[in-house]
Amino acid sequence: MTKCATTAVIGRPSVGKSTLINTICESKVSITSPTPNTTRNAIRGIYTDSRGQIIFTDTPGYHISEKKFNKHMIDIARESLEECDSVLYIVDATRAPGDEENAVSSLLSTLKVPVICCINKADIAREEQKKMAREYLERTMPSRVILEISATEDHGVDEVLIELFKVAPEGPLLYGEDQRTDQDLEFRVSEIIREKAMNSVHAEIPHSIFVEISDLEYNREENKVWIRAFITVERESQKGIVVGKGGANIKKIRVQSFKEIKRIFPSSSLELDLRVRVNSKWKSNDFILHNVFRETQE
Ligand SMILES: Nc1nc2c(ncn2[C@@H]2O[C@H](COP(=O)(O)OP(=O)(O)OP(=O)(O)O)[C@@H](O)[C@H]2O)c(=O)[nH]1
Ligand SMILES: [Mg+2]
Repeated sequence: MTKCATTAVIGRPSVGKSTLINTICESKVSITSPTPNTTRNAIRGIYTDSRGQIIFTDTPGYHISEKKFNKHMIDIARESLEECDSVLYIVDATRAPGDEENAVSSLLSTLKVPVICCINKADIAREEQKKMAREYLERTMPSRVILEISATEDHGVDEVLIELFKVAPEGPLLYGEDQRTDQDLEFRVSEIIREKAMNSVHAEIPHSIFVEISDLEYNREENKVWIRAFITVERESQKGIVVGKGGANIKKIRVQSFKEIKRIFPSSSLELDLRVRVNSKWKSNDFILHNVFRETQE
């Protein structure tokens, strides 16, 4: 009998949750960046082998904030815990635990489902940092499995899968063997563009970016894909930075996005029209929250 489990991946911002899911799924399922709070939605990554299937839910980094936008992200992380069979708790060995780590560990310590703790970034952490992270987890998550891993170097990742399959319930596969994610096409494309845009700017601008696909036409007969997307920022000055001198930055975003979107449509010709616009209220406007968080409007 095969096994099938859903696993919520939880941790502070930037600990490497999305990177780990991409490494496990051997595919870019969830975008990553050095900026905290990159992931904004519950994103599914699917891993299948002869043992069965693990369906990962990537979540927004768990942090403390009173802002409406951030609270939405925290809720998404919490909700993913409600129906999962197990939890992967990721900590970053290079950062000392503080109030935020305590908030995550106390949230997880009360769970009845198995929690597997991963000390990530073992490739760059010093020995004493790894020791501190282990002591912290032994204290706050007693009798839970603790592993040391590197999501970028693919170290210790097989052990993570071994532990997850150990505790996975028996059951039929929920997705096809080759399926890596359940995201729809428009969302995948918008996320690729958001990643390239976020990684092309600094300071607070990455948090001000929202990408919306206004048109996505797939003409199967002519084998053509035509996409128009808007990169929305909150201020006119940010627009100038995203566009760049003489359009240099937006050109870079377009080239990088094109390359990655092309992998979704390898045998089609692709046209990508990228525009930048300003909407100072996109984070507070309910309509846009509906779009960003893809929630059903009441
Ligand atoms: N050296 C090293 N860097 C890593 C490792 N895992 C992730 N990173 C880097 O850490 C940064 C954050 O990674 P993400 O995967 O986006 O982190 P996240 O936990 O999904 O972050 P949020 O979505 O913002 O909560 C990126 O720059 C990654 O390349 C690792 O094992 N080793
Ligand atoms: Mg992430």
